Amino acid sequence: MSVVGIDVGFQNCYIAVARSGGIETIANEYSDRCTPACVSFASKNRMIGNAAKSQMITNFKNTVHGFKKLHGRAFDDAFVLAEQPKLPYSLHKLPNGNAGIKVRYLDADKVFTVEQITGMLLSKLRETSQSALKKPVVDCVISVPSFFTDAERRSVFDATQIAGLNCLRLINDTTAVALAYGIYKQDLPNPEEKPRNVVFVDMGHSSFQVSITAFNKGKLKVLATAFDPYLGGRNFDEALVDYFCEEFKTKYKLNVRDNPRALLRLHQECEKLKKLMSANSSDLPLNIECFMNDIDVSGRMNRAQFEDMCAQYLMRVEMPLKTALEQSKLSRDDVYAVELVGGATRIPSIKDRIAKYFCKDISTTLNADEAVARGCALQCAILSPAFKVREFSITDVVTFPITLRWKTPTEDGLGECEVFGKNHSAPFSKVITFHKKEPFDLEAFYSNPQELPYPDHRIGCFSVQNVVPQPDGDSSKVKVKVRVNIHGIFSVSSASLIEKQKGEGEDMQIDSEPMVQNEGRAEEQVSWSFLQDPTAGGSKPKVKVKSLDLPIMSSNIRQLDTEVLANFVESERQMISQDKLVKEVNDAKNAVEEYVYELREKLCGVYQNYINEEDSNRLTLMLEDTENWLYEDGEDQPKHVYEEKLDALKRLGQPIQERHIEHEDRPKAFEELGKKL
Ligand code: ATP
Ligand code: K
Ligand code: MG
Repeated sequence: MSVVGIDVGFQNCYIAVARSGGIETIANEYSDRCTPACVSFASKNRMIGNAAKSQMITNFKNTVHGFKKLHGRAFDDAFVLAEQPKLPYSLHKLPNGNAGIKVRYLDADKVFTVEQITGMLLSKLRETSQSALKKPVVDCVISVPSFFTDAERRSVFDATQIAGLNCLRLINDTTAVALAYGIYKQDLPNPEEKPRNVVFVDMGHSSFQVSITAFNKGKLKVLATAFDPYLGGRNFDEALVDYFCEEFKTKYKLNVRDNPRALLRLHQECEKLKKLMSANSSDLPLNIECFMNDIDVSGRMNRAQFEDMCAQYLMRVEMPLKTALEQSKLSRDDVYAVELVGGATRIPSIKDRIAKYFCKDISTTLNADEAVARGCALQCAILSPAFKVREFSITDVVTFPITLRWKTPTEDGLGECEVFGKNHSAPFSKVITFHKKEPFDLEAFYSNPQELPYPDHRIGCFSVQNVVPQPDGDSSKVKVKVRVNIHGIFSVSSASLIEKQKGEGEDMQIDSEPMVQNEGRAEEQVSWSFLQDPTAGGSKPKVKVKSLDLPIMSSNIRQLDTEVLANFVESERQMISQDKLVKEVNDAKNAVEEYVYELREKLCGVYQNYINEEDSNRLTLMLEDTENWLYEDGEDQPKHVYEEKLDALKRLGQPIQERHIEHEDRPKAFEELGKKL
């Protein structure tokens, strides 16, 4: 079984795998450890990752990037509406109201869901890990931002399924980083000692996340998380783009914003400039040749100017740091180290602000680009039964408090209970006892809509079915299990009807039951009939009670229907084989081209003495014909045509090659013979 961790970034994806030597970040077919989160569509195939990124400007309408935060969002969501003008491709309202992505693919207009697009990206990452591991990859752990809500997590999870992956955990970015930090540390305090508290800060391309985590030997516990979901490296690129758009308007009378291609180029150049400024505080040039209307443009910028321009973003760095520290209830002195990851934390002013806030030098024990993926792979190794790793327990937090609401026969008609408070341990299961005579609905929602970086605070409705009164007409006791699972997804996972006991009165009661960690599915094994009766008082021995499992129907859950998902899985498979086919045809075509070049070169070189002039001229002409054919009629042919062409050429080339080899070998053979004699 494979052990794979994937950091799916807004801009950059990384893969780490477990091999006998330990955890390793792997490179793709371009020898690049970073695979761009980019999918490009063409008339015959798709390109994903590096190949797609190279299409970003030439085929901008059909090259999809910057889609990570469209997960689980409606087309008319305020965030999506604000993103839309920045995207070079178009969005389309799907029948279910979600934002779809419209592209031209296989010479037809096509709308894909964001789950499908991320599914494509994951398929590519899966393929990359398969070629590194040289075996099939199914099990994996994938990172998501800690602020992703239920809808976003479910949507990413659906994407993993489209890619044929078995996602053992959606892990929060900063928790993955914490694991990568802690698991190899030999000097962590013993369990009974004061923990070591470490602040992890991740600023990527699209967002800013902070977590404070307590470490003891063999375990980590997240104390608090905070974030600015809308602050990342791209804001700094945009500030530069704005600046140069204005400058080029006055200097060259160019309306860059009207030209998507030029705008994309400017974006790329501004990002490069931004990175240069991290290492260099002097004045730096920005030059783009043939930028628009055949005009070459140039400009200048330095770090001080840049920081001035980005003051509004730099100002926002402090708030999440403050929030996280407050929620952790620690003081600055309790913080052992501050670790930075994510590309945008390389901006000197951001680094300085973080160091200044915690009155501490920044430690850099982690690889800023790869730590998330490595943490994911470590979590996958821990969860995978096939792999032995050091015992390490991970306790994360519930990012947003969750409330349940139900109808009651009381005056106001509604019962309500916050089942998971802020920073409650996760994953976690709780048992709630209701007294009911008939089936009932539980509405789940995030308690504080105003703190949610998502427009809808509803999670879903869970209907507990088949509830009947007791034979004497009294209410039945119904035990409902609610949980935030290993992916950070909420559900009412099971319910059962318990035979009547004495001394009851309240409408509802909560009974906490921390889930056993690191055992993946251990939570499923909890047997209902043997749970301690919460109304009987904590100290009593376990009472065996009769119980009846009740079905639960969930509705309004933002998750793809089974049937739709199955279709997407199938269509992804078809697209993969289509891409494979196109690749094989291209490879066959390239092989012809390569042979033409090789043979031509050798005819004037090493083969010269092994062919008479007349034959050589005829063959050269033939090679020229083939080359022309490749650009004309042979541009677009089925695979077998190229293979036959190659065979025909080889039939002519091979005898020459054989004569050449024979001649080379003969003296050697004589030499050998001489030695023997
Ligand atoms: P997210 O975490 O938001 O999903 P991501 O994981 O794709 O995004 P990273 O790969 O961590 O993001 O970081 C990419 C960002 O870091 C880009 O904005 C990039 O320009 C920026 N970046 C990378 N190197 C530097 C540097 N030397 N100086 C400034 N910014 C940099
Ligand atoms: K990343
Ligand atoms: Mg990231």
